[in-house]
Parts: sequence; structure tokens; C-alpha cells
Amino acid sequence: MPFQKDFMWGGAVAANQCEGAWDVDGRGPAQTDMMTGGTAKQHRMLTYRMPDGTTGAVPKFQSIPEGARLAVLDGYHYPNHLGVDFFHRYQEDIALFAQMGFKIFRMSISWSRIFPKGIETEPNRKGLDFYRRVFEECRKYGIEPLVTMHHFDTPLYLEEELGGWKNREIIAHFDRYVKTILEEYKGLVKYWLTFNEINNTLMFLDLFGNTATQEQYQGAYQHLHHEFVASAHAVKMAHEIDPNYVVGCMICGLANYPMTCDPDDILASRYQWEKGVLYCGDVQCKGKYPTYAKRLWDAHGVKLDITEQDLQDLREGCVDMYTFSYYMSALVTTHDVEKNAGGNFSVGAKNEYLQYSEWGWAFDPKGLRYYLEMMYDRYEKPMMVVENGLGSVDTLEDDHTVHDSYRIDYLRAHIKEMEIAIEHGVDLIAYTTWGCIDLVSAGTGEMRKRYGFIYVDLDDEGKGTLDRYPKDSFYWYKKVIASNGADLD
Ligand code: BGP
Repeated sequence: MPFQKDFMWGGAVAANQCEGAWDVDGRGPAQTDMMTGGTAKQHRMLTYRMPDGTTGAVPKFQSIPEGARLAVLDGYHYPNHLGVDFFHRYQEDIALFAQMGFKIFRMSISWSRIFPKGIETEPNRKGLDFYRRVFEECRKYGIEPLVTMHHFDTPLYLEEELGGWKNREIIAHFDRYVKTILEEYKGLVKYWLTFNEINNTLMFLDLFGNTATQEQYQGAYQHLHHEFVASAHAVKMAHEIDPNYVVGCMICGLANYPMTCDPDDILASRYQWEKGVLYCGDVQCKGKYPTYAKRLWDAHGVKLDITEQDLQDLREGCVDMYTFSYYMSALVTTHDVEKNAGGNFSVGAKNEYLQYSEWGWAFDPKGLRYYLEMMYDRYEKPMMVVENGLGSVDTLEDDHTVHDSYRIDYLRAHIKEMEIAIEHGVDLIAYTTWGCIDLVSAGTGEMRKRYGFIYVDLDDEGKGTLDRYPKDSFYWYKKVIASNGADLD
């Protein structure tokens, strides 16, 4: 039996995509609340208001005009405001997770529920109480919470007034938030993750092709440096507050392969690994910048503000485990080919050996094995796959069933590869599939791109009963968990 006896099977969500209740009980806004819905072809928009009252919208990757403030405007739909109403339905949802036999449930805390602007000295008690109730509900069923401290939702005030993570001052605000939650939930939570897909900040730049400016690179690397230091502080505080706490990094696990055997492609692929994936994992797991960091910075004239104290903090704040999301792989080439594969932060050529989803995400289970084995060998820390799954359109039948055999096929294939990686020596301790209950897509803001074992009756316009219905995959996953991965049929 490859999976250890206490292997933790479960699922994952993020506050901003499932909770809703965006302005309830004193919660402050985050940038995700100012984002409209989009589609695979049409970007989500950020809406804003100018000082003279005029309004507008830009694609989410662009900056709003000088002097503008992000704003919620009439006539637009903001899917994260409602999410799937987990805030009010968490008891029903956790009961369904328990029915599947979940051992672990990954979720995140919305920073602005605890500190609405991010700058307050006293936390918002109602926000703290909400998560306490959620953790207690999990514990009632013996489900271990796995809690992300930061999942795409910095309080908007800090983004606008401070310039977000580019400004060193934000670290102190994050420290105060982290200390608060680590003290508050001592004994209720054991596993923590610092920043969700921390490496996205660099991957975003690739979305611009080769057009990102020196200023964008400078900003991205400095932003990341501040997150690394904040993450190291979180690890140190966690260990001081409760020696039982286990803290992980969380990396967007985008595997890549060279498209040809041209040595230039081999090098380009390796450099992409370094820039896109390894840079962040290396700093967080090894507590220092890797040798190739200078090459990456020099390529774009980046000069970082790094203090001696920062370097010491990084050394003292290495994470205890390596966790990552895995959805797909990408091809890297220096050749002039059509860049026609979409996908999660990846732009590149299509791999003719793989199949692609409607959203351009490649189906590559072997890439998961490749990734697990490579990273375990590199870091030798316990690993968790904390996101994996298939975003697809599901049909709710008249009798409220959903026949999602395609999702079962996707997950089964990935679990089989995890099994092999474990047989090859990888210390994998948990698997939480993404969006175990349907939720708002981070990339497109859609509801129709579903990942869940549980169907939520809600559409892209925010219409629906919000009723929950188990899909076929719900019963399948229940069997997988009950058999500890032995019964995948
Ligand atoms: C990851 C994020 C998640 C999640 C997932 C699926 O990048 O950590 O928040 O949303 O991707 O992406 P999407 O929602 O765009 O399908």
C-alpha cells in the first residue's frame, strides 16, 4: 500500500472564491472584490472611479489610471461578493466533506476579515470568531484544517495606500496579522501555508511575453523579497507560539519541458524552471537566495533592497514542508512557433502528446510524478499536493445528479502518479483537490468552470438557488478515501 496509514485526503478552497459575505461583520475589501466576471477569452476587469467621478474598467493585469481608485460600480457583476456563500453555509459544506471522509480541509483566512484595512492595531473579533467556528466544525468530524494565511487577497487599503507588497512597510502589518491568527487558533490548527502560489508574481510577467518592463521586473522581485521575509517571520513566530505548528510554502507547480532537443531549448527550459518555480521554493526551503538569482536579477537590471536582518530572517525561517498546486505542464522553446497553449500562468506552444481542456489547460498526470520526484530530491521535506483538479462544465440533470466521469478520470490518473512517486521514495503526506466544492474561478471569475465533488446551483450571472448536490465524483472520492487510495475504480 503506497499511501501511508495516516495519509491526509481532502480538498481545498480559498476564502475569496467561496466565502462571499464580502462586506459582512466588518470585513474590509480586497482587490478581488473589485474584479468583474470574465471568460476563457475575455479578461476579468478591474473597475475604478476617478477623482472627478468618471468611471472605467481595465483588464485585471493592467494598472488603473493615475489618481483612480478601485471601486464597485453599478452595471457590473462581481462574483467574489457572493462566492458560493460558504460564509453562511460552512456547516452544510463541512458535513458533506465529512461524508466523503475528508481527513484534511485546506482553506484560507481572509486578512481583511481580521484587519479590515490591514493597519489596525486591534483585530476584528467577529472575523476571528467566524474562522474559529469553521475550525471547530472541522474538528467535530476529525478533519484537520490546513490554513493558507494569504491567498490572493491583500486588504485593498494596503494595496492602494502603501502600494502593496512592493513597500517594505507591509511586512509589519502582515506580521501583526499572522501573530494574531497563530495565537488565536493555537490548538485548533496544526498546518499552515504562508503565501498561495507565491511564484505567480514572476509568472504573471511571462503573460506579457517579452514585453515586461524593467520597472515591472524590479517591482515583482522586490514584492517577492518582502513576501519571503514575511513568510520567514511567519515560520519563526509559528514555531515560537506552538512547537506543534507545521508551516509550508505553496508554489504554483507549473512543470515545463523543452520542446526540442536543441540545446538552446534545454537551457531555456531549465532557466524557466529556475525563474518560474525554483527561485521561490529555494529561498523558502533553503533560507537563502540561490546562485542563479543574480543572473535572473541582472537580466532585467533589478537591484534589490535586501538588509542583513532580512538575510538572517530568511535563514531562520525555513519552511517545514513543501506544498504546491499541480494542474498541467507547459512547453518551452526558443524556436519561432505558434504560442497557442493557454493555461494557468503559462503561455507556450501546444504539446502534441497531451490533451487540453476548454480553458487550454494540458492534461499531464506524469508531469505530477516528475514534479514530486524532482522537488523531493531537491528539498527532502515532507510534501503535500494542495491543489489539483479539472475545471470543466458540468450538467445538473433533472434528478439533481451530475455525471462527471471526466473528473474522475483526471483525478484517478493523477493519484496513480502520486502512488508511483511515493513508491520511488517521495514523502507525500497529503492531497487536497482544488475546489472540492464548486467555487468562483480565480482566473476567469466564472462559475461554469467547476472543479467540485459537490455541485453548487449558481451561474455566471450570480443566479441560482445555491443548493448543493453531490456529483458522481463525490461517491468515487469517498471510496478512494475509505480504501486509502487502493480502490480507484
Ligand atoms: C490556482 C489558484 C486557485 C485556483 C486554481 C484554479 O492558481 O491558487 O485559487 O483558482 O488555480 O484556477 P482557476 O480558478 O482560474 O480555474
